[in-house]
Amino acid sequence: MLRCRQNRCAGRYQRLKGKCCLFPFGLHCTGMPIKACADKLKREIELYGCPPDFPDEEEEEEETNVKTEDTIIKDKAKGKKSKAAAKAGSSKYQWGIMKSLGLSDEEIVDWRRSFITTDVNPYYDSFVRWQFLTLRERNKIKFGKRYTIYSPKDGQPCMDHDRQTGEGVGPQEYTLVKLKVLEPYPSKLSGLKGKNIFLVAATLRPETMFGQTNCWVRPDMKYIGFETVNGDIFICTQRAARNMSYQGFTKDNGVVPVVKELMGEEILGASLSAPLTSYKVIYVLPMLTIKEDKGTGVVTSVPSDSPDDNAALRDLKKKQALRAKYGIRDDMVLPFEPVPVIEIPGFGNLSAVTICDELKIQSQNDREKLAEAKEKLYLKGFYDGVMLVDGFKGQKVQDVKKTIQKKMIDTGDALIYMEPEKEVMSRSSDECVVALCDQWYLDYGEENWKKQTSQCLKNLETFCEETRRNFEATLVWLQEHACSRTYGLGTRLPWDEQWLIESLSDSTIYMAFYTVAHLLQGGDLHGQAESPLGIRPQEMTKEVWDYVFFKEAPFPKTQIPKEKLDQLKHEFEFWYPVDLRVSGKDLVPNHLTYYLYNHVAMWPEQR
Ligand code: A2H
Repeated sequence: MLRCRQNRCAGRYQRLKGKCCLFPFGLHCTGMPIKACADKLKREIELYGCPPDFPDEEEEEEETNVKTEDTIIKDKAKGKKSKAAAKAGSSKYQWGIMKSLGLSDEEIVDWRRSFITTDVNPYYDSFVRWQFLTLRERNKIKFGKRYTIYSPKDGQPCMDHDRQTGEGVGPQEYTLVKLKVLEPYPSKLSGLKGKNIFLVAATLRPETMFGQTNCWVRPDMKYIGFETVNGDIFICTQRAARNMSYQGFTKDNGVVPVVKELMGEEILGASLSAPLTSYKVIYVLPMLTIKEDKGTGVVTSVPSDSPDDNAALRDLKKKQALRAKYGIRDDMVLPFEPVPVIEIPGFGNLSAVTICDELKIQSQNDREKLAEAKEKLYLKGFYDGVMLVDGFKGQKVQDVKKTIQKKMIDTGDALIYMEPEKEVMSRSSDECVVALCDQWYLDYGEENWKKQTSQCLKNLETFCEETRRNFEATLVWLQEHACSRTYGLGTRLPWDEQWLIESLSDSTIYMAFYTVAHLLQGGDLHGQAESPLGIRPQEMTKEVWDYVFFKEAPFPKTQIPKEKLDQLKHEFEFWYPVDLRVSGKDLVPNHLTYYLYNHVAMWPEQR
């Protein structure tokens, strides 16, 4: 609302100053929300029948062209197009709500240019197809397997706009360290004799694995054993296994072949062999603070560098009763001392031990102090920590982290595991996973494109420093963005029509469409009215759009008279580039940054 008001005021103000000011208004209907809502209604009507105040079949025949909510629902109920819903809903939205915002008066908004996205409006549809063909030609779009936040229920990636919660949440990478269970197996696992069984621990610190002294599980938490693609058994939480099953860990994508269900306490005391550590055998011990919704629920313990691990190991060492409670023998705990792995200036070579002493941390339940300890160590360890172990002596932590991860992966002792950084719920109420998916993606991480966009940002008036910093931060982390979907509403990818273009990707340069829309679609939101220039949507080929939007493009092979295309070209050149863009700050890290990237790609000379 604020955006509309700000735009409106800015528009009026600039006009008072005698400027030409174009303030168009369009409706973005791409993606899942409308389709998901329509499908839900359809399911409900199938289940419960048509509510009494809905028009029945016969009445509906007469009403199909009346754009009321009732007719929409009827359309949906019959499994017709949810596009009809988009159409009718959007008209109501435009003329109802917009009026109350003070936008209805003709002089401020040029309603002739209003359009609705998706193939409901064939002119806009062809515009987006042109944009994507051009981006592909310019090598901005690639294809491949990529880690993406994914909704198993929807069967496709779940991006910001498709989420109920978890906006801005991306995949978090962990190193999955394989801790081999040694024979004889604990009785709970005895049925799996002859199979290789691994407890799989998710860690952010592969470089510390030289100092593992034990492995933690939570006694009262549920774990499963499942069969991996090569026949090995992995033990972790069901939630983590679900993620793994979408990342190529299991034979069939998305299917977790569970071979065992167990409680953490049932594997306490099991003996393990762990990579890199100097201890030949380590044991599974109880940690009570393990979270269910993070990692695999299995944590490998490095008390030299992790305050949590150090506090929990101390608890077990100090309290004989605690060991007794969980049936842990003294020899599984007492001989294991923290091993120096990293020297951190100011904290010595056992930084976690030092900080636990300094802060007088009493136990693993001292949550606040442990959080403080982690904060103090974390960045300092990463930037100033120096390795002490053979093979990496004297090297900085930040330089060896990846090398050590790769070394373990190459020897088969570790894998990459991804999960959403925080919980993500799709609009269809599904908990999302990270999946390795075949997809078309916009390569926003590509160095050159990023550099050009950063340069463009320098020339941009952001009005406050916070916004600029927000853009700059986004440009640092932004990588690929999956732009293809299988479910929802949208324009089809021109060269691979099984895919739909998702909503954050078909809304980056639509301002250019506004400059010519009124001449193409004749004031009809859906592009169905007679075109003022007599141009049909199918005549808007790639070469025609090129001519309209690109100064240097040659006149295309077309039936459209030159003066008409020149009129479009002139409109575009008169209005572009955009002078004011008002939007929400939550859109800086996605939509607005993509807006910059796409403008840079399409009109590099206007940077
Ligand atoms: B770290 P983040 Cl040396 N519950 O690995 C509690 N903690 C968990 C967990 C769970 N379900 N899953 C993983 N973790 C731990 C090594 C390490 C770790 C060192 C130093 C710090 C450190 C050895 N333990 O983590 O919330 C794992 O322990 C400091 C936070 O995703 C994993 O890395 O950032 C880390 O927490 C992941 O936590």
